[in-house]
Formats: sequence, structure tokens, C-alpha cells
Amino acid sequence: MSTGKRFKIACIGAGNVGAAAAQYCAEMDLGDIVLTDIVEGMPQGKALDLTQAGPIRGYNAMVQGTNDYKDIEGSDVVIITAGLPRQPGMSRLDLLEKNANIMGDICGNVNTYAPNSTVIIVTNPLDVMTYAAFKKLGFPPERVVGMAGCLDSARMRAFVAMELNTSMKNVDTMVLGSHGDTMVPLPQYTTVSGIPITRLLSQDRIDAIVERTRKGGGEIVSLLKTGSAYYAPAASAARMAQAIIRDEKQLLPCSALLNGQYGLEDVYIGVPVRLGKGGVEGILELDLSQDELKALQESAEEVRTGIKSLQDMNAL
Ligand code: TXD
Repeated sequence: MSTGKRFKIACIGAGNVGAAAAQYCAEMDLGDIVLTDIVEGMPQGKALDLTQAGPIRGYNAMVQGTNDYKDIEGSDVVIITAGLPRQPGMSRLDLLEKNANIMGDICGNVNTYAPNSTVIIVTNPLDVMTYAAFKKLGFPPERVVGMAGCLDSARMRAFVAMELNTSMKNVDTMVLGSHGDTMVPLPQYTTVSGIPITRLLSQDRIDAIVERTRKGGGEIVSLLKTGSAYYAPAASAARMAQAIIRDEKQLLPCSALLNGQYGLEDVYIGVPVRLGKGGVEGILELDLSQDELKALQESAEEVRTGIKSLQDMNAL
């Protein structure tokens, strides 16, 4: 019998993304899972349902649902998706403040019960919330990382594969910058089995793919009418959890705290990160064109504006 350590993953927020992330983590046999939410009964119900899928899907993960943070005790990885959607009459700033307060409450509990965990933030606005979590947790920056680039680059991979009618597994992409309109997809680092897409597609088609990637979240929101995408976001968060738990040293685009890289400091933004058991074990500085670097810096400026608003509201 294996004497290997069983890992523990806490998913805080058991809504669409949180529950799907728990499902993917269970299917990937990453460890036992605790699903937490403020809504009573809902995380317990979803957890029981997911546990009962185990015998059919062939996984052994125990999935526990709870409203009590004590249950996340000793978690190795914490995935935070908790937050409020924007309600009618609520400004972007109101939402920012509300979600920062929720993040503060959660981070206090993570600090108490899972002080050695690596924390993956999913809640929007992603890069600002990741910075807020970093401040509120007081963890070293290596152990606080945001999920966005994995999703944005998965979207771009899917679009390239759809365009070329090729396997998605053959496509590699890199999308940097903030999660939103200012993201920076990098066609020069997009390949199909090693072949740069600039050799396979016209500039017009590449531009269309880049634009569709930038608007990827909005395209799904407008189809769903209520709520936003959750399968691919959850798969991306679970992918990051896997890289950490299995110490894979995967090079993935993630939101990380910069400390001079790309000419940026004290801001969380999407960059290529080596993800392993130490969390963000390194940040790769790619050779960017002047336009790409400018776009990345403008994207960071937008994140800074959000951080400054929180500082002005004393919410950081
Ligand atoms: O790329 C990315 N980073 C993203 C981000 C991709 C997709 C979704 N993205 C954002 O994730 C989205 O804009 C939201 O901010 C979060 C979660 O999205 P989801 O679609 O899962 O939202 P839901 O279904 O509304 O779930 C949020 C849950 C809900 O069950 C609330 O009851 C819960 O969060 N919630 C809390 N849980 C614990 N503690 C507190 N305080 C709390 N407040 C709300």
C-alpha cells in the first residue's frame, strides 16, 4: 500500500468555477478536497454529489462540503473563487471594494488554518484581487498566484486548433498581461508542433484569433446570458494546482508579483511562470518586441489603477 502523502485542496467559493474546479481536481486524483462557501447546505450538497460520482468515474478523492473554515486546516493548495457578481446599480468600484473585503475575510482564515498553503486566486478583477490577497495573506509572493493566463492561452490554443483543423494538443501559446481587454496574446510564441503560426496563417487570421481570445470571456457571457464561463476557468485552476502538488515545474502563464522583470515592480500581472511545489519558482523574461512590451506595461498600468482605488478606499 502506498505510504505517499495525501494532499488536501481547499476550494473557497463553491459556485460555478469552484465546484467545477473541485470536480477536475477529483478526476485528476490530486488529493482530498474541501469545498467551502457562505451559503449553507450548498457546498455540502455539491460535495456529496461529487463524492458519489467517484465510484463511477474511478477516483478516490473525498470531497467535503462546509461553511466552517476550520475544515480547510492543513490544506496544501487553496483555490479562491469566492466573490460577488456585479449587481444592477453597482459600480465597478463598489464591486472592487466588496470583493476585496470578501478576500480579506477569506485570507484571514487561510492564514489561520492553512498558513503553509500555496494560494491560487481566480476571483475578478483577477490581477488586482491577487495583489489584494497577497497583501492580506502576508505570505511570500511565491505562494500567491493568480489564474488567468492559463485560461486565456487555452482559449487561444482552441481557436488556433479550430482554425487549422488540427489537434489542440499540438498547439502552444503564450498570453501575457492582465486578464481583460488589455491582455497581450503573443503570436510570435504560438506554435503548432513547433511550427510558428506566422508560417501557417495569414496576418488577418492571426489578428482575428487574437481579437477573439481578448474577448473570449465576453463571448461566453453573451451566450450564457446569466453568469460567466466556468469549465475552462476551473480546468485552468486545477491545472495549476496539479503543477504545484506534483512539483511539475510547468512553464505556465500566471499572474505573479513582479520585482523588476519587464521593467515592472510591485504589481501582479500575467507572465510566464515556473510552477512547482514552491509555488512560483521563477519568472521567465521573454524577449518581447517594443510593441508587446509597451502593451504589457499598459496592461500593468490598468492593474495599478485598480490597486490605487483600493488603497484610496483603505481596502488594502
Ligand atoms: O480567468 C479568471 N480568473 C476568471 C475569473 C474566469 C472565470 C470566472 N472569474 C471570476 O471567478 C468571476 O468573475 C468571479 O469573480 C469568480 C467566481 O466565478 P463563478 O462563476 O464561480 O461565480 P459564482 O457561481 O457566483 O460563485 C461565487 C461563489 C458563490 O457561491 C458565493 O456564495 C461565494 O462565491 N461567496 C463566498 N464564499 C465564501 N466566502 C465568502 N465570503 C463568499 N462570498 C461569496
